[in-house]
Amino acid sequence: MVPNPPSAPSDAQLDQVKEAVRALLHQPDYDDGSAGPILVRLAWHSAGTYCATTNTGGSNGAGMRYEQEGGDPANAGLQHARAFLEPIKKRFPWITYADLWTLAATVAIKEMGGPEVTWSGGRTDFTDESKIPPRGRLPDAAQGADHLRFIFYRMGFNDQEIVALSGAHNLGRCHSENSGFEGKWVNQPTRFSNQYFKLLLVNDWKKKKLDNGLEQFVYVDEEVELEDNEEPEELMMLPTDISLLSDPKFKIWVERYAEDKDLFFDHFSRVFAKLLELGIRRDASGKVVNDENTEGGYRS
Ligand code: HIF
Repeated sequence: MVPNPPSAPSDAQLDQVKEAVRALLHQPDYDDGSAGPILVRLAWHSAGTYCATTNTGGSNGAGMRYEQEGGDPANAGLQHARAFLEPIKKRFPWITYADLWTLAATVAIKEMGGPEVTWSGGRTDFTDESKIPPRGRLPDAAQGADHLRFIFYRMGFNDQEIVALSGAHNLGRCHSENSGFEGKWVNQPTRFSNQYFKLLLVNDWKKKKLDNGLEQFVYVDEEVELEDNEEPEELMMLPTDISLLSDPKFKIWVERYAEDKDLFFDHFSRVFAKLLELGIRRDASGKVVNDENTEGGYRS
């Protein structure tokens, strides 16, 4: 236990941080003009190392500040997200990185038109690498449904939750320099919606082998309205995304979320909140309880 943990921030203090996150989202020179998608990916990768059986990994600790986790090829590109948030950490040093990274994703989702995701603070930052989980716990996009179940069941998610989470691929894009894959899933990758599910179902996705040997699925959306001289842009899906179509238990949820945006938003907000809480144990009042996986928490 940390001798003198900080006291919990007030709502007004948290509002200041949220406002600062909102103010940095607009990044005209970065990707599709928004830091939002990569902030969502940062929060997810910070939490997605969780293993329910051993109660290791999860959103506590902000282990990506260390080479062991930050230098994991699965986390390539996330240095940009951390750099976007660094000035906020400097301005509000009382917030931990682990809280800032998770909170920022909820602000980004909301600002991009998505649902409110419930967030609670109290995460602490590891002070050395000893509690960082082993590499290899994040999903491999070149695989299929069995792999998704292996990875997400380990965290404690079910089939419906896997599909609901997957809707986050409405946001952002793949970068060959990070993952080897290339392109965006939907036409408006900074707008949160259920378009990802609609496109999965209606488009005729064709396998495409990239120069680096990786295979992804592509489609050119001819319906999209183009400005003069604008070329239609190819959209993409990862093999893991396509596996949601070939697995009947996943596909049912793809269909429901494609049809019903409100249902998707409701389920997504719950499952993303659950994701951000992985590895965090709280008492009845919501205060973080220390165990071997957490180091501090707030003083009540
Ligand atoms: Fe992603 N994801 N993700 N992902 N992801 C990428 C990008 C984003 C998987 C692979 C990739 C989730 C699950 C999975 C976001 C959010 C979430 C990239 C591209 C890959 C390869 C990285 C790059 O090249 O820069 C796999 C295999 C997953 C298991 C299904 C989550 C549900 C969809 C949990 C989730 O929330 C976001 C946002 C991005 C876009 C990042 C960007 O820089 O634009």
